[in-house]
Amino acid sequence: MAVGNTISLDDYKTEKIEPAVVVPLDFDGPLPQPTADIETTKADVDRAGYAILTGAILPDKVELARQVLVSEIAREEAEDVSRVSNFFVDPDAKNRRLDRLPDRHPVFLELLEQPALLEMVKHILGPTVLNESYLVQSLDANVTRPGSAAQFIHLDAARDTHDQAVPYQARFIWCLDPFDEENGATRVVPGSHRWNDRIDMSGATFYESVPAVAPAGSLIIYSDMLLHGTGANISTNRQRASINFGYCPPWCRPLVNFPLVLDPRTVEGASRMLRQVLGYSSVVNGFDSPWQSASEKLRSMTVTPTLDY
Ligand SMILES: O=C(O)CCC(=O)C(=O)O
Ligand SMILES: [Fe+2]
Repeated sequence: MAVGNTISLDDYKTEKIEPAVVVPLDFDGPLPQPTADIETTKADVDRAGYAILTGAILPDKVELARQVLVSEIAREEAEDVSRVSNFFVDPDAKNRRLDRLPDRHPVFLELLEQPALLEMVKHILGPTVLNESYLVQSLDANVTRPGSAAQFIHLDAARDTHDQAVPYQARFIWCLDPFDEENGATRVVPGSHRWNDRIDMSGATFYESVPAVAPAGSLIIYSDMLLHGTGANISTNRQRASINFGYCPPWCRPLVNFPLVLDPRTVEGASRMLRQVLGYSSVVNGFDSPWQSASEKLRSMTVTPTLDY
């Protein structure tokens, strides 16, 4: 393993465990349906752990974002297919993941500052100390293709405890194609956001789930407390593309260190709010620790962390 690298795909390969326990669906009440009403969305997230919000973000940019993925994935594949296929949950490497999205097209920066998203972030995560900005926790694309395997049912949590009382992440899946059971719609376990003390991600437990059937352009919204996973794509000729991202409180460590990953030119003209959520703050509220060793360019791009939105 090269110095500075994280754990490699090979390190991740684990023995396949046959699930010994099957947990059936256990949820009273109707499953959330696609809705354009943000109050229904909040209520669905609270009662079922997820919601499907339609028409709220960039309705005229769905096709554009989809096209960007097609061309950028093809470009990466031509250079080195492992850059987009190295996702350990799909043994045949059929599905595609794409990172560094803001460097590829400005639509992905625009996405991050959509007001409906931020309203949901505030609803799910609640206020922050001294009104400090939330942070983008991760941002990438997920494309299932015919034959893509199902991802294991999991939590998007960077923790291994059974006593988390509140969400540490507001998560979003922007559907760039219609999501249905055949093309690998995200599988969700309704109500599992309240199963904290019962969740076992060792592989020994199998969770029954339902597909989050969602129209193109909609947002699937959930938190790091909901069990979910990409469905298998059992279609013969249909792909299913999404942008997967999340926000966390300022005291959590995001999966991506954006100031070190993105090209500074991408963020140069971005709003203060965008720089805040991407972590371009060299100080936190109440404690100064300026980025002495960062380049002059990077330092000139930093902003104060007090929430601007
Ligand atoms: O795109 C999806 O269906 C879900 C992906 C997911 O849960 C993940 O990568 O953590
Ligand atoms: Fe996930």
